[in-house]
Amino acid sequence: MANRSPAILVNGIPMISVFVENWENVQRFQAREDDLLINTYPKSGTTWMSEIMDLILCGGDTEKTKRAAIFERVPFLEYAVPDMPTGTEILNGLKSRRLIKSHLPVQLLPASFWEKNCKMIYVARNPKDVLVSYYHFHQMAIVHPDPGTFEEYLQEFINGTVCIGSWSHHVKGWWKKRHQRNILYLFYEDLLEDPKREIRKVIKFMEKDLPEDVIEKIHQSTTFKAMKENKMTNYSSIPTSVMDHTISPFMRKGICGDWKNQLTVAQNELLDEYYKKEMSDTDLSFRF
Ligand code: PPS
Repeated sequence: MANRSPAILVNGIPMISVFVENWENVQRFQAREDDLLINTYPKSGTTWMSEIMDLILCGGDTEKTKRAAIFERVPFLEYAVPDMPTGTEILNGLKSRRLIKSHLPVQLLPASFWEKNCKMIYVARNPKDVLVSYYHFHQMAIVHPDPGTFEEYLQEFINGTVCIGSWSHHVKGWWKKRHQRNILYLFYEDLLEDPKREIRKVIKFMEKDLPEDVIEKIHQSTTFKAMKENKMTNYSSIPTSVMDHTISPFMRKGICGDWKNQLTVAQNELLDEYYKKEMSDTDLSFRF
């Protein structure tokens, strides 16, 4: 079913090869005014934010969010794997209000999202933890190209040739757009530091008003431990031909600073250099 073909360039951005088959439908996708988009560079807290937002829409009712797996409740726009419904097919059949997941860089987002002025939440995470998480994910999510050794993968990450392309272009592209558009820009590290503070920002952005006990419930239901144990959020129901959790679980560690356990001194220096160079033209900064 899924295979490990090399990424294919779409407008200069490397994409998972099987996803490219459905690219025309992605470009032509019709967003609706009340759609809520969750966009991230991969491994930056998409699933976490998706669960928080669905819980907000459900008023904190965890029975309602158990209706389906997270990838069915918050379909992945550009997802297209043989023998499974595509992201666009699922989304077209979904009633409003839809939550939509995407990893597309800002310049590749289908035009209808801008035309309809949809609300969008962007979550960014520091590149060292993203790199480590993405490497483990490439190993277990078999639709990705073979990541090779960690050293090889690190070079590809720095070169911006991994799927979805350059981390820095992605985070900076969305950062630039955030003032012109309906975008709430958040950080994974802030979510870890003070989840309730960040959940409140999301509630406000979604123009909802929820009492403290509901906010507390949303927080408790979206801790790493709770989401790792929850079959509807831990991706355990996805076919093993797509994700093999015996290689590495989807809910892996959920911390800031795991890069310290993975990077050699030399690799860390390379990433410091990369970060310094790539971030020299922006006021956007990250915590490690
Ligand atoms: S994906 O495949 O791009 O949609 O992955 P994404 O959901 O963006 O990122 C997966 C990483 O987020 C961690 N995660 C969490 N951390 C803290 N708290 C909660 N609730 C949570 N849920 C998911 C997950 O463990 C992945 O990070 P790593 O570093 O690999 O553990």
